[in-house]
Amino acid sequence: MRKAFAIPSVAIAAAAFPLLTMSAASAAHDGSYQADLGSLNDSGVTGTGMVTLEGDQAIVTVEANGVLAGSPHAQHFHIGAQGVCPPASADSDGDGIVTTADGIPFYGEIGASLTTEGDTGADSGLAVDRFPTPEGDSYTYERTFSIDQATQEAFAAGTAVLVVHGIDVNGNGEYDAEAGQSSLDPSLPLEATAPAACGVLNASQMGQMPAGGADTGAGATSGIEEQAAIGVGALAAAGAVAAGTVAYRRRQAADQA
Ligand SMILES: [Cu+2]
Repeated sequence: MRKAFAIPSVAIAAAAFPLLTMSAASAAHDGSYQADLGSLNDSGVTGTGMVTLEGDQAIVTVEANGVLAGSPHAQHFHIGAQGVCPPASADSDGDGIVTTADGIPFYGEIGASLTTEGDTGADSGLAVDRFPTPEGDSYTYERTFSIDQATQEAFAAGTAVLVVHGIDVNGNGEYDAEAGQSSLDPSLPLEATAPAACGVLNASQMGQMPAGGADTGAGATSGIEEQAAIGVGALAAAGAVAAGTVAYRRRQAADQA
């Protein structure tokens, strides 16, 4: 018998706050996460990543714009490091390119591979025949798959990072070895595996934030997931988000006046 149904006060709480109680009763990592993809290596690639976690299931959407057409773009959840995107100074050999290996101290190793079919583990990290290969310069990727415990925990800790790979340094429209070999697999050109875009997957409260609020809101929301799990402070947090929205609207109104 499950304790939750034996205690009347919990049942009352469940009726009053069904969403909070659900998140407390199921995996503590459940929730929605969002990444704003910023360009690395002057790739011009931007986009967004949306991930909803339900237990070990990750419902994933990636939108990438400005990618090299006709070439596969490896994409991963990287985990277990600082949970940040590498700065240009991460370039270890001074060739002007931040390779995937250069980025690992910042965004970590591969926790999951966002393949189009089959395995989604770290072992599929370079499965170039199973990654999005857009005809044009953008793609939308949607897939639901299970992720391991370490990756779930990285989401909760705010250290999961979405990385899209594949750049065209010399602008010839394809991956070639002019810029060197991959730091991960010498049989692949560096261009195929170097990161093109990167974004930290932050917990997103209520699914979305007001436009322009990503910079100020990301830090404030990163701890909300834990607060919701213990049920205390979640209402205060929701109030803070609402207050922020009001303040934002006031600023907008002031700008227009
Ligand atoms: Cu990666």
